[in-house]
Amino acid sequence: MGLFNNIKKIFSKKKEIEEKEINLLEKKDEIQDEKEILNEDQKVDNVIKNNEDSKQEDINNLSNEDIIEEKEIIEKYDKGLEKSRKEFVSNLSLLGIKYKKVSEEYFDELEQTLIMADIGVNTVFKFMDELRSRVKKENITDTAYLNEVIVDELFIIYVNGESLSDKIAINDNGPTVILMVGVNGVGKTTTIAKLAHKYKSQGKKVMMIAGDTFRAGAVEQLKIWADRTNSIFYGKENSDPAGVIYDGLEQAIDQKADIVLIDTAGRLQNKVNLMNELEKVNKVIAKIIPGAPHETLLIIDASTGQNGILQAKAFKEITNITGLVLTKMDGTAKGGIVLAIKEEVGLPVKFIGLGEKMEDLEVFDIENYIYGLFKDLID
Ligand SMILES: Nc1nc2c(ncn2[C@@H]2O[C@H](COP(=O)(O)OP(=O)(O)OP(=O)(O)O)[C@@H](O)[C@H]2O)c(=O)[nH]1
Ligand SMILES: [Mg+2]
Repeated sequence: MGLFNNIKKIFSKKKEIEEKEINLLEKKDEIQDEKEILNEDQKVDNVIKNNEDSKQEDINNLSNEDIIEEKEIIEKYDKGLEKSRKEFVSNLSLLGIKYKKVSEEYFDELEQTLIMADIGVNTVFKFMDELRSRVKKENITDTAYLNEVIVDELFIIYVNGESLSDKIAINDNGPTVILMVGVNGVGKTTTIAKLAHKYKSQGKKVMMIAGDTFRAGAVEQLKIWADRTNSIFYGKENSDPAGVIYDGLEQAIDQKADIVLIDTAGRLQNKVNLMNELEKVNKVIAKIIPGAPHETLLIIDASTGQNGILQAKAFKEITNITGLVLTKMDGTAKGGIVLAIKEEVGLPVKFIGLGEKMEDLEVFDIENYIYGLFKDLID
């Protein structure tokens, strides 16, 4: 039955992690309560001491950092996908109430719901074909049963076909150069700040280069983020971006930066201009650091839906995009765009932005995504 069992496994694994953490916290509270009661009785000092030692050991064993970290990530996905989940799950539930039995009308409305969730028309058509044939083959008549099959089929869309790497290509022989591109206001600069924060917390030396030299305030905006994240900064207003990037990269080598994040302007709407500009920038980068940029990340605002898909297609034609960052997932109910991008553009989503703060960026993980989107739908 497709990947049905995989879905079940993912959901039970995630639930287990959530429950483990709750147990951990409850146990800690219990221990704290016990300690407080014991503390009141001065005569049992020794008992307290022994008890504390053994309880501390308990806590140490329980404080499994991995569980807590995984839990935190699941929570971020949860929160960031809340809008999409609410809309999608409530629409599907309403559909289930309206139609108890599978019918043509049910399929039509389901198709509409999926398109509204920005899964992408072609992706939805393909999905509907699969779903219809599965319904027939497995003789499904109850819509209540279909929810799990729907999630299963959506998961298949993402994981099927070529597997796209979501890893960042790290350069072992010098700075890893990450070039950020994308149209106006999608979140390029903010994503640089978030990536800087992420790499800094891994102990890496991070540098930012302000390749957006035209928009008033763009250089200053990046500088503020560099200060906040304690990153090295290079930028010069009103200069040629390629020139700034050239000088910046020389400094990155001098200062032995591990990660170099390059901001670019999003205002070049003209395709030919943009292509020429990026070509020039790429040449300069490769001249200073052969093999660079190691990643060219296209930033897409998830709330722009199909427009975002068009941007991805256009950028893919003019430069070598190695991955996508989908920002503002927290502000949209159209989280289905992840599936459409995979299916219609064939580029891997490497990170997702789940809020405005520098902590609000997560490595994209399809399991956390599917769980965040559908957890209210499946027991
Ligand atoms: N809610 C939310 N807001 C975000 C996210 N990422 C970016 N933003 C907001 O989007 C707005 C634009 O972000 P910028 O980083 O300045 O976008 P940009 O692509 O650099 O814009 P230009 O330099 O003008 O092309 C800011 O207000 C950010 O706080 C996100 O993941 N969630
Ligand atoms: Mg910017």
